[in-house]
Amino acid sequence: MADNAGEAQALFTITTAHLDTGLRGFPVGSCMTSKVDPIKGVSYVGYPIAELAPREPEEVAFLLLNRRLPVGDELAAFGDDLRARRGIPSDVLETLKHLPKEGHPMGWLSAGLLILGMRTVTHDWVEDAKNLIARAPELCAAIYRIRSGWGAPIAPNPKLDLIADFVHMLGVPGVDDDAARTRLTALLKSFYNLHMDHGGGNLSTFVGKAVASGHADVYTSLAAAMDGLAGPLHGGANEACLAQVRTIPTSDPAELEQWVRDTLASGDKVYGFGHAVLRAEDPRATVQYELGEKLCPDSKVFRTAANLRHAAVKVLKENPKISNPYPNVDAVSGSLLEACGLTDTTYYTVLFGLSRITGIAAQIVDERTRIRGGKGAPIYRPKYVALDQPDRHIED
Ligand code: NMX
Ligand code: MLT
Repeated sequence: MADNAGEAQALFTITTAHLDTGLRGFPVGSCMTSKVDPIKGVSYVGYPIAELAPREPEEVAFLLLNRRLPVGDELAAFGDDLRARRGIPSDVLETLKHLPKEGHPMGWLSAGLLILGMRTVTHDWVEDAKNLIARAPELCAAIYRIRSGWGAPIAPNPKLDLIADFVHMLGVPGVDDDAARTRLTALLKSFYNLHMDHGGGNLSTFVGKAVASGHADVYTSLAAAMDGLAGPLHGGANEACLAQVRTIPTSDPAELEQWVRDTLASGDKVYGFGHAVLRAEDPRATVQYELGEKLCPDSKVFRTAANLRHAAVKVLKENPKISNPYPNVDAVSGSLLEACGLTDTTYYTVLFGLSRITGIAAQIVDERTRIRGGKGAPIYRPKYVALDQPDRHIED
């Protein structure tokens, strides 16, 4: 579409068969940060995700915000800029202590974003986006520490990079020597890069942009986006997937096939498999399988997940209604997090959210300040076809 800006082009013919299909495939907007090819998977501003996975997270965040990689001292300057924006007011952290401990961490993240916004919003799209990207690690670390009873929140260390500082602020019990911290930091850097963005139409991003189209601020929009991410068919699949893998009593390939058949027959999902757009193994999963072979080749859950990579595909392929039988980004991420000391699955989607906040914030900035000559997209208002509602009148 960008090739012919301003010219109307027939991208899609809409028929009644398209109603109630979750907007699947409907072209509704443009996206400058990333593209999802059904076979090749996601690229950020043209760069394949596998090439970006090992880079510094600040470099990848800069790419999404500026639609080009940093040159010269731009990366250092961007890192310094984010560092200068860190710091959450202590009363925000204090308020978190009153949230119900039985609430899911994604509820805490959504509430935390709203509370942080109440205290720090500037109503400038770019400023709020950058402030939020810089402060989200402290918010997520505080959620972990307060909710799981690890202790008081740990203050940011201005000498550390974004993800090294996140690991410092997490203070994960048991991850207390330099080697363990370095391992966790390396994993979370890769995890952050892999999860940042996935095209314009994924549920959480779409919800975030929809809320922002009503001119709600970045924090409010991101809280709504995180509510969208929370469900087990979307970001919540990383929690559901490892929880499911842990219940599998075998890593034997033939027995795993039977387990997949039984799971489908019971009406349950095979979490970590399938996708609304992808039609091949997700390159983000490929990167993580390779990482796991280096990081934790002997871990029981990793071996089960690695064998499911083939066993599940074989069985899911037999079911013609399943459009994509291949592993997605959530297929193995939990096994790697567990191997590096983050064992509580209920927080895994917060880690997904921490990263996705960056991509969604970048897309909100684009949609609010760049498109339509800087005017921004109008308020979202798709059409729903009214069914079974003939004109009626109340009779006295
Ligand atoms: N396990 C069981 N059933 C599945 C699976 C799966 N992994 N994938 C698709 N199906 C079913 C799906 O529920 C649907 O059933 P029905 O017609 O009864 O509603 C049917 O197959 C056709 O669905 P698709 O067109 O293949 O997929 P759709 O685009 O509707 O949904 C997902 C995509 C990702 C929601 C779906 O594949 C799924 O539920 N996967 C498991 C959950 C998961 O791993 N989600 C993570 C996605 C990535 N992310 O992080 O957001
Ligand atoms: C993903 O990262 O795979 C998603 O956000 C789901 C999607 O693109 O629909």
